[in-house]
Amino acid sequence: MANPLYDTLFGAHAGKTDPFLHLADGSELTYQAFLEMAARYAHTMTQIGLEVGDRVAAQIQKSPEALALYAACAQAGLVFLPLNTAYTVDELTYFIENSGAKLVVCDGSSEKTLAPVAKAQDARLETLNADGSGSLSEQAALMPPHFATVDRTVDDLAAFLYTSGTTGRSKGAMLTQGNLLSNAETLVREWRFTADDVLLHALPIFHTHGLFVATNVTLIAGGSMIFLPKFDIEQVIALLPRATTMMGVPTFYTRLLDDARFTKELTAHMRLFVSGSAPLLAETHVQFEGRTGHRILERYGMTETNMNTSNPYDGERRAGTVGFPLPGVELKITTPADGATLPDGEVGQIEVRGPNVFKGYWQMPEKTAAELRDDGFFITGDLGRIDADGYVHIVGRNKDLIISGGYNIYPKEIELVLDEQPGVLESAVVGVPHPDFGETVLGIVVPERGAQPDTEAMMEAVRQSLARFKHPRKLILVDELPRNTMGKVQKNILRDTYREMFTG
Ligand code: MCA
Ligand code: AMP
Repeated sequence: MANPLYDTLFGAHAGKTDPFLHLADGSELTYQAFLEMAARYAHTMTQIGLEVGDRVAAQIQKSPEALALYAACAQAGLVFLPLNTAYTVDELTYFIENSGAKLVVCDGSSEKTLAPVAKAQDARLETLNADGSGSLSEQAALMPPHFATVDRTVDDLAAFLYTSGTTGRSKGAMLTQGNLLSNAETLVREWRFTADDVLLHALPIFHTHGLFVATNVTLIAGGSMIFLPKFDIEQVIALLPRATTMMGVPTFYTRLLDDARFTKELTAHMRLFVSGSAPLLAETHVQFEGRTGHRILERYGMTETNMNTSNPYDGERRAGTVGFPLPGVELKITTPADGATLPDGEVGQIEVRGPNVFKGYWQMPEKTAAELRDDGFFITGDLGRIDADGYVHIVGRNKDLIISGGYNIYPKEIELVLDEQPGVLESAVVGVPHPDFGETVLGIVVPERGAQPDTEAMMEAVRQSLARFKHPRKLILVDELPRNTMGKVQKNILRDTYREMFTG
């Protein structure tokens, strides 16, 4: 019997004393030490009473221990549910309740606030701090360093990642072992990762990009990562000479380009720079090549699908495109009205099918049915076209979504909070260009007749319920919102009106 995800990513490295993680303080963690750490967490969770298939919700800082918790879940057959460290208690309450998590792991600083949330759900609460300390680690320290890996198949669930929706209600995307494994194996081949690679890892590990792309790819290749707590330009520039590859969101690359120390010499030894999670402006691609001689390899993915397309490693990496469908991934462009396939060159919605496509949304059959067709094609909500050479271009979104610094923000969530505030008749939240984050959040509010709502009080309400990265950078009061003849708010007009608010 076997556990495909654990065996391939982790078990394959048993006994290996090569470094897996190079940490910011100069220390290293070998594969063997990492696996032992994971085994101790697997024992701890089993001893707590968790059973195969139970969800483990974790809102913890990036650390080797946090990554070991992911490995431990795979080894013990538990479903890993990582959560953005920026989420508020309101947001976390929903995720914990909705997932039915049996164990909540949080930073010591959130223990008091989350205790009642966990209790209400009959879930166990344990702490794991950025330095690796905490109640979970205290118990783990007493456990043996080997754990009998639980049998699983590729169809079993490995992780839940929550993704917001246009209704404002987040959906738990159920990812199987096979989803994660097949995609990472493809990327290792496509991007030529080997055991010699050292990936500079400055992404968060609670989303697909940092966890399933960067980490899984490194693990399968048997390489190592310079594992930084966050994107800190000083650290990145200081440690780049030790890396061979880097993955990032476009903000990483624009920030590097803004720094005079980021030169051709600094990057001469690098093998590969990958970008994704948000559109990389063609001008950034061109500027990057001009500065360093490297062409950033842009790829396109989603929480529900992992990676769908990639520019080629060997062929032309074309600026402003996301390359070709990955081997095993089918991609078509269809009409939103009836799903009919459009010929190449025409713009329509992007649909994908393949072993990478998730199993559905947790306990939301109607939402799953609306986005995942019976024949296995997933409607991404992105608009695109395929050019004459087969490159996929993303030209827009058929969903009301803002991407700020690589984080997804669904306007509806913010509008729901603003609309509830005293004196507010209605609101519209749109994304407008931002020099650092690509896009940022702008709130446009219509007061009730004669009312003069307090924008500071509105912002306070937003702060209470939503993560910092979702907060509008500005609130604007207007008399009315532009509407079409059907009465629908014309967000495109608002976006145009305020498009230079942060760049002009
Ligand atoms: C931080 N802040 C943000 C963001 N990040 N606000 C808007 N958008 C953001 N992305 C807040 C901070 O809390 C802070 O608030 C203020 O903005 C300025 O923070 P700053 O120090 O400049 O930010 P930072 O800490 O340097 O973070 C920026 C970042 C980070 C490095 C771009 O957001 C990041 O690592 N992004 C990567 C996201 C990611 O991994 N996405 C992948 C999703 P205050 O005003 O209080 O100071 S997976 C995905 O999308 C799919 C599957 C895919 O294809 O990969
Ligand atoms: P998420 O919900 O976090 O998985 O974000 C997925 C969305 O990010 C996709 O549906 C796209 O809209 C966007 N995205 C990811 N990679 C790219 C890219 N390279 N170019 C443009 N948009 C992207």
